[in-house]
Amino acid sequence: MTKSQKTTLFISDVHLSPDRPEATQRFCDLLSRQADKIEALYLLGDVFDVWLGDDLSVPMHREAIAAIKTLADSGVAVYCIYGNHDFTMGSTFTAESGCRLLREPVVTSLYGETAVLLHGDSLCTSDVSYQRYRAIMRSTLFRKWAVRLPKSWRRKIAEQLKSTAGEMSSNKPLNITDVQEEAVIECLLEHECHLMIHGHTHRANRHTHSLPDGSSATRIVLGDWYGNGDYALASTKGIELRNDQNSSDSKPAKN
Ligand SMILES: [Mn+2]
Repeated sequence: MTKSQKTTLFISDVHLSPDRPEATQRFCDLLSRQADKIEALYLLGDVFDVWLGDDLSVPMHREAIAAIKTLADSGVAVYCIYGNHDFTMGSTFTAESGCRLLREPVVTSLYGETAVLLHGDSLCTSDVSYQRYRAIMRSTLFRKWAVRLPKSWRRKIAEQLKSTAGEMSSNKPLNITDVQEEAVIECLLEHECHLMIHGHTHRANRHTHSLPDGSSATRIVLGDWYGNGDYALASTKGIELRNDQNSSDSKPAKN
């Protein structure tokens, strides 16, 4: 396959962390394998398990960021949206990685089809306590305040958030932490799309939804990188969900 054949790569929920160097390695390997085949890469949130501000997290993720930059420098357009674990990336990150940060939902033309791209947590509308928490954490005011805190405070807060997020999702039934059909339909209608791509739930799948006008829409859910490295490739032929086999890493997944 050559670049002229046009393919776009989608990845989310890698949850890169210094604790899991094998995931970083698989992520870098995938980017280098795909480099001459893709024209664009979308990172749809939670690529990093925690982002403590550019001053702390850019050095922590130097290898992955360098791999993204190599891809960007080779002519691949690289876009990134925030997830619920990484939402304070700033200008140092964009300069070092060559990524363009986009605000979700991203509506874009994908090989003749209009697609809406998002992390996915905003669609989990049955999880009321999470949505309340999200509204505070994702506000511009909170993010500006958070990255100015002393480094030691930010490290402590991150540890706290990780355990709270784990407890919040592990104590809830699966249907509560999954996306809600009504929220999906509403988003598709609002953006006049028949294609949605998101991550967050770690439940890789392809879903079909019926819209009120009788047409149908496709929703692609990207998986995580705790087991295999899950990703999707879009081209004029459609969208294919794939995963990298041979993973030895099997930590329980938390969205
Ligand atoms: Mn998430």
